[in-house]
Amino acid sequence: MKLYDFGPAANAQRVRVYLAETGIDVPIQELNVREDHQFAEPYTSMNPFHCVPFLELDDGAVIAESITICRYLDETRADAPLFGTTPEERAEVDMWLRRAELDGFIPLLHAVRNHVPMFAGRVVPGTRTDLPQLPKMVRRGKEMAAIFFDRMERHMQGRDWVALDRLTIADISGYFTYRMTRPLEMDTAAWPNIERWFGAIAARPAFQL
Ligand SMILES: N[C@@H](CCC(=O)N[C@@H](CS)C(=O)NCC(=O)O)C(=O)O
Repeated sequence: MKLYDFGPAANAQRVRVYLAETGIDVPIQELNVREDHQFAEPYTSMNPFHCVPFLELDDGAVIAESITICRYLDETRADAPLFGTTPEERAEVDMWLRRAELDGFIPLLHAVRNHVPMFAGRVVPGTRTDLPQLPKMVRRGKEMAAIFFDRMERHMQGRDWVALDRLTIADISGYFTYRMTRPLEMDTAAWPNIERWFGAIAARPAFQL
């Protein structure tokens, strides 16, 4: 088994944090996606979506998508699963995971890709394109994520964790979602409960990347 990733890439970091929190050890090979290594063979065939991270199994099968990789490792290797242990726990964790991903991460991902100069010419992950960066996508992404954070703020009142009573994959996804408020210079004054939770998560050893 080998994980292909790139240290500075947020989606790669999500898996690295998962590995650190669970203590699962997987050999890692870095691909520099800023130098387009993902478009060269054999990597372009291994993951035709041209993104990291992706996990190569011993039989040659390839699993891409950061959360899918974490879920696979959780089901096959984790002593203390981060996706929940009972059907009810897994449902609660998955509910918050999907909310964080769909209502927060995706809108902010597109805001970042359309805002940060480094992503000019690469507004869609895993592509090189002449699609221009659109300021309207930045504004709308921030507006959509703010609606999610308003809802999450109420949920986090008196809570230390996004789901269950312990760290789960929902905290990892939530952390990387909320972290995008920083490069986008979003006003976070309305979200003190999220800020408290975010500070505590950021201080965990596994998150020192
Ligand atoms: N949905 C994918 C997204 C992966 C992704 O966007 N990876 C970025 C790094 S954070 C990448 O490899 N980008 C290469 C590129 O845009 O060319 C996942 O969760 O793994």
